Amino acid sequence: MADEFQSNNGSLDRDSMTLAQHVLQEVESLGAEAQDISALMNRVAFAGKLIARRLTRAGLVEDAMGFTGKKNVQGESVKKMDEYANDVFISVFKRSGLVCQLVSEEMEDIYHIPENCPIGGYTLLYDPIDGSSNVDINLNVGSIFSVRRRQGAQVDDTGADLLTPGHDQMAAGYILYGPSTVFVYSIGKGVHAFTLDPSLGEFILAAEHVQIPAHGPNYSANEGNLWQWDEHFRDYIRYVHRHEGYSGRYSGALVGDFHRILMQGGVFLYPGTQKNPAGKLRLMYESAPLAFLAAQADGKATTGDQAILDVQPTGIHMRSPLIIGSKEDVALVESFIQERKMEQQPVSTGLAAS
Ligand code: AHM
Ligand code: MG
Repeated sequence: MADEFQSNNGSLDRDSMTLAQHVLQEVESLGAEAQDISALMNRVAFAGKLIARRLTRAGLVEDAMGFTGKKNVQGESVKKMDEYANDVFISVFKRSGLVCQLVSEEMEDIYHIPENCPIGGYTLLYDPIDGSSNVDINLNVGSIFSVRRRQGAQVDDTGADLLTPGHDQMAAGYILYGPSTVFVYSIGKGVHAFTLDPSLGEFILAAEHVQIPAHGPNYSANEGNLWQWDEHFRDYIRYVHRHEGYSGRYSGALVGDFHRILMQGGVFLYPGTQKNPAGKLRLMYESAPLAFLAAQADGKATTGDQAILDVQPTGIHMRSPLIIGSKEDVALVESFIQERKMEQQPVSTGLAAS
């Protein structure tokens, strides 16, 4: 009986740790900013629940699958779920009083919410549906978000004040819509994962202080682009093909591929290609938020030349190459980059120029 009580008590304790409670515990204060962070995370989580609800019925409801017929700022065809999920974030944050500006993959310009500006000191940057080509085939997709503090009292309509390196993010995370819906976040105090319990409508703590293993078996890249990559990335792929212990895993949705690496270790890479030298992924609402999480989970993220979190953005929709994951696996990719760079350097004659 005592044992039964103990085990019930354990699972009840676990079920009682909701996302809202966890954020409050993390911020450890009742100050205004702490309450804002807590409210922000709850609003993002609510957006995730709305999107998850539609995704689970995508094959049954009107206007959930297929394309809208429009192109987004990146020139990519917009899917109906991209548009729906983008509108969900707008609607959820419109009446929040928290966020004065929204930046989304699906909107060319910054979306201003003037009524929130007197008190809303934050900007939310997001990719509403990442990997949206997976929607029509019922595979995993995600939403990625990044929170930045507004710089200065006045709102800069041009968005120039947002163009600072990823170190300036205050919080970041993602929602993974898979067999279950998972919410992963960090406010700079470790990375924590929650699973949506549909019967409660709550995200319940699943893993606290997640650490990326220093090395893992997974390598995740679109090898269809191999011929378009720089030689050093081909060197890396040849290496994993010729050594035991590696598994290729690529779902076409960054959130899912990153989540696997967060939990099991390995490396995700989307290098520049001949067609797109800066790669495909967007710095401010894809690469930088995931780099923030990787740094908090003892992992690493780089463009190949510099740490993702050090990159100075030149525009809100800027793209960057991304190599992210376990420290040792990212370092292995970097070692091939270094090797090729050394080969390309002119051989020194040993004579100093006078
Ligand atoms: P999206 O946000 O428009 O869906 O694009 C980003 C996605 C990532 O989730 C994924 O890693 C990558 O694009 C896949 O691209 P590709 O089809 O070139 O491999
Ligand atoms: Mg995306």
